Amino acid sequence: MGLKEEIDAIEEEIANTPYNKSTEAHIGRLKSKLAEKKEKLENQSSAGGGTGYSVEKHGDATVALVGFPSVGKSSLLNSLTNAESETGSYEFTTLDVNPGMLKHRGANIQMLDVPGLIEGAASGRGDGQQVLAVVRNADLIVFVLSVFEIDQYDRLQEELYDINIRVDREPPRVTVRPKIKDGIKITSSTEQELDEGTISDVLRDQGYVNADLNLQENVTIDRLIDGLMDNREYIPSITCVNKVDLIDPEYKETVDEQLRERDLDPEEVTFISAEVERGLDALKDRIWENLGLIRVYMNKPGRGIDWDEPLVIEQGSTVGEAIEKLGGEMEERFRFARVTGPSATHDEQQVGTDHVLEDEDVLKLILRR
Ligand SMILES: Nc1nc2c(ncn2[C@@H]2O[C@H](COP(=O)(O)OP(=O)(O)OP(=O)(O)O)[C@@H](O)[C@H]2O)c(=O)[nH]1
Ligand SMILES: [Mg+2]
Repeated sequence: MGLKEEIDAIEEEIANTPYNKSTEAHIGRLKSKLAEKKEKLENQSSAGGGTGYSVEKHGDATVALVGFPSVGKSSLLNSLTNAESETGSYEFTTLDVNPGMLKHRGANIQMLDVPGLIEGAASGRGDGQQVLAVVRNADLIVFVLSVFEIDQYDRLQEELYDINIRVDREPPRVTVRPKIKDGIKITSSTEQELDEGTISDVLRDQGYVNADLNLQENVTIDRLIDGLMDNREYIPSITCVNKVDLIDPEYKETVDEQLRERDLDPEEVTFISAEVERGLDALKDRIWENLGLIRVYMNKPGRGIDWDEPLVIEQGSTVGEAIEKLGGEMEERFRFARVTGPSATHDEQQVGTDHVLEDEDVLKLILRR
């Protein structure tokens, strides 16, 4: 039996085993065996060559457009950015990843037009897996749905899950520290629904013989395995519904209902038309908001405040981190900074490197000569 068949067999057994207290340990073992086999398969296919698709990261953040063929990803990329990605009324017009740069609120946001999701992409059929792999490097996923095919959302989620992308999830609060003796010790800050035997079995299956495991959340088997693996990516997402120019206003209620069935709040979904350029400003704003970035305007000696090209950094960044991003010999020469804006108690507040900046602060660095 090949690896692929073994995986299918385990998946089938999991699907056919009812989940309850008496089967929990068994399912735990199956799931960790599955994780192990999938990892092996993944290593095999990446070792097996193939060009893969890699897109160098540029700009302040990277956003991946993910959707089925013909939903309008390339059209959207073209209307949001300077890119000219080919569009077409047939499926799979785009076959490799096209990047474009979206300039919004002073930030340069790299947008990737990922080719239409191919049936079974994640299980390594065709090139889909390699194509989808570029999504792993994104800071935000934008799901693109056609207004008539909201149900595709489910498949998109599954395909990403299968290539170890966890959408809209925080990393599990699981830490494991291998030791040289004394077996497996489990500590937990919350009550666990899995029993210790199951947890230890999963750990042993993942190769831990002696280890301290600390759990800060009530884990499921899947979350526990995710927490033990370091090849999972946790990426936030937003969803947009394209081609709204094609529907009658009354149909919107049906679409909303289909979104709600998938736990998507219609208020948080952006309705757009890439073709007639509707809803694009709202989408840009949502992209910005969900990237968790802030703008810091630099007040440069002799040149005044640069309002056009802010320094774009992660929310929660300190003055020290801003200096790091600026690079140069600024770090050694730093004496103190003056901040005006939302994070300051008063204009030109004098602060050190620990000061946490906020969106639209103005920052002046006082350096040694
Ligand atoms: N009416 C309408 N048509 C659209 C809209 N967006 C895209 N289209 C059309 O839908 C077709 C597919 O658009 P593409 O942008 O090529 O779709 P894609 O998602 O990049 O498709 P693949 O590259 O095959 O994965 C084209 O004929 C577009 O003109 C829209 O908002 N409204
Ligand atoms: Mg395309």
